[in-house]
Amino acid sequence: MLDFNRRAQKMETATFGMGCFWGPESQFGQYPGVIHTRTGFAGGTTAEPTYRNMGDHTESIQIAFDPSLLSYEDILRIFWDSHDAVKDRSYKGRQYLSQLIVHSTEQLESAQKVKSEWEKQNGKRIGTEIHYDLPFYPAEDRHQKYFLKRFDKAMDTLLPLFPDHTSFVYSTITARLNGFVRENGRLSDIKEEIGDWQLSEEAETVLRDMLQYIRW
Ligand code: MHO
Repeated sequence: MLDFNRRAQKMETATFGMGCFWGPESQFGQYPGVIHTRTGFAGGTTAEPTYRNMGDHTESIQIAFDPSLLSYEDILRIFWDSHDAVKDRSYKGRQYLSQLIVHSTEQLESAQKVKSEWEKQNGKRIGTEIHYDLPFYPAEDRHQKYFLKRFDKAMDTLLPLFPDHTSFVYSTITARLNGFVRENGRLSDIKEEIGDWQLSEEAETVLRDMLQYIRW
């Protein structure tokens, strides 16, 4: 099968929660430095969380990104600018907490730096829970690329491009389109960006054709 993922110089992981995970998966899917996205649960202690049985976990997303295109610090600035991390978000248990899981001491240092810059600029204290390298449990299929899946006609065109659901979820093009359907990013920008993904000639042709004839 063809590989539709943007080729990355380096790959890094970022994991965070900021409310219902459908929205941030769509938002972060639009950025050119993001290689793929997925939704899941993190930050708790209960085993094998699911949507109906989340235990003490928080709805989260995990993204793979290329730090030479989008830095971790930029991701953190977007994260804190895009949700209310100041108010008490615990009224729904821990489901919608503001939470950041850092995966290295470098990420922890960046988090402390960007957090205090944001607090100084905005004159408010951030209440985000920051944890070191806790596991991330992917959510059920129906919660992956949730908004994109509302478009049946488009899905009829997209699904046959992938050998299985996992490759559908872990792809750059579905991350971007899941952004586009919520007005996070434009189709014309995706078409332009694809030239930089370093795909095989065949994969690039298939994607460009798909973007011509896909209907919403
Ligand atoms: N129950 C809300 C949010 C879902 S989100 C996956 C809704 O249906 O919109 O928590």
